Amino acid sequence: MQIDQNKIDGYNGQALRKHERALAYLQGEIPHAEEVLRLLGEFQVAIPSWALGTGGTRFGRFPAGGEPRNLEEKIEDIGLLHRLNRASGAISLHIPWDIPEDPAHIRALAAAHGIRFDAMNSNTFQDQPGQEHSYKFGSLQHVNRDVRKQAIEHNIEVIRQGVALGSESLTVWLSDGSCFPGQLSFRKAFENTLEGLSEIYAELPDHWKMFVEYKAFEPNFYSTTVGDWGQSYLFASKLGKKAYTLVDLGHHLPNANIEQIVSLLLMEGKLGGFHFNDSKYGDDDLTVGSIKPYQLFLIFCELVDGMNARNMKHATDLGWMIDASHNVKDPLEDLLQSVEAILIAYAQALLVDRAALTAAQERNDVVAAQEILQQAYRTDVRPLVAEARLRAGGALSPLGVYRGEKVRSGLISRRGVSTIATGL
Ligand code: PSV
Ligand code: MN
Ligand code: MN
Repeated sequence: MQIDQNKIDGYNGQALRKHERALAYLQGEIPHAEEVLRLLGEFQVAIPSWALGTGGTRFGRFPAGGEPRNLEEKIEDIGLLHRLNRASGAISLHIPWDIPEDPAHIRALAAAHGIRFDAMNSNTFQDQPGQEHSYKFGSLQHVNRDVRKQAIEHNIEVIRQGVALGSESLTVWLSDGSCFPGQLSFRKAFENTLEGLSEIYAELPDHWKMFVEYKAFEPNFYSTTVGDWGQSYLFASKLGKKAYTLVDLGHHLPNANIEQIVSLLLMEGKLGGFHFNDSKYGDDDLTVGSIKPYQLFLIFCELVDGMNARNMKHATDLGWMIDASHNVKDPLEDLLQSVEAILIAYAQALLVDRAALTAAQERNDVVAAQEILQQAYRTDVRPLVAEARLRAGGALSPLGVYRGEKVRSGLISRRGVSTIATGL
């Protein structure tokens, strides 16, 4: 389903005067507004192919209807998002949930929608039909070399598929760990995992990166072999310069100071990728910015500061992805909200008066430092985000157009009510 540019322009026309008033006010207040607009316009966040269908829990799933039935339809859905917000120009695939049977065709289809292939994700946390060995007791950590070999070969196959699509990175998230004390040897699990990751690393093309994603718990509930940023950092350091840590916001123990983790990893040149979502309890996979927007802003403050310190390009030098999928919203509406929340936090972080903050820190003026951060956080930057989108040809209100055009009903009538997107 496509929404043509005239339609988007029509909606924009109706909202333009109000938007221009709000924008003019901000431009008067923010001397570097044009620079913020430029950076916002460059920023793209990848959409994971598994977020286009309604998520669920082990207790049930309540599909929205009209979900994409294959990879082509997933690309079409992301094309639609990108058309509306001009900030979702990348897709992240999960193998074998996605099966790019004809890579040239898939690549051309994505290019026609202005979409590139972000990190490839392997899957050694589920057993697939016909698979020889089970991952019940882990994959790369497994005590049996044959199981490890199967997991290594799968990852190498994912790299191969990624090369055919023009992707340049592999994300390895392992659910490996244990559910009970005594179940495994931490040391052997670490050594086996390192050996397996090294064999996969050896197959990476020169310009590729490997992201080692950590997660504190679930599906294992006693230990996880890549359980926190320290373990991921250790693996990434031992593997080499193409290996990086990937931070997923939902993968920490409660109250972890994620912004400090981000700062340290950036300082060491080992932050590679980012999965956005939000949570109140654990890996809830709720809409970005829906629960802890101030934390998201503080994380972006560290991202901006740390990336500037290393002369990194915000838009391209980290892998940005949304990793969320839940039970009760239209997934496309949720993704529009998530991208908006990311851009808002990014814009707010770009407003922080860095020189004043450093000066306040140097004289231990705690109150002034807090005021400087909150001055930026409490600025309503939505007109800046909307203006960046407008300049790129997108919609002032992506959600407004999506609803106005009754996109979900259109998708349901074309694809049916009871479609099931592949994925979890
Ligand atoms: C695991 O919880 C995770 O965040 C990893 O990124 C997976 O690849 C993704 O979710 C999908 O299960
Ligand atoms: Mn993730
Ligand atoms: Mn997760």
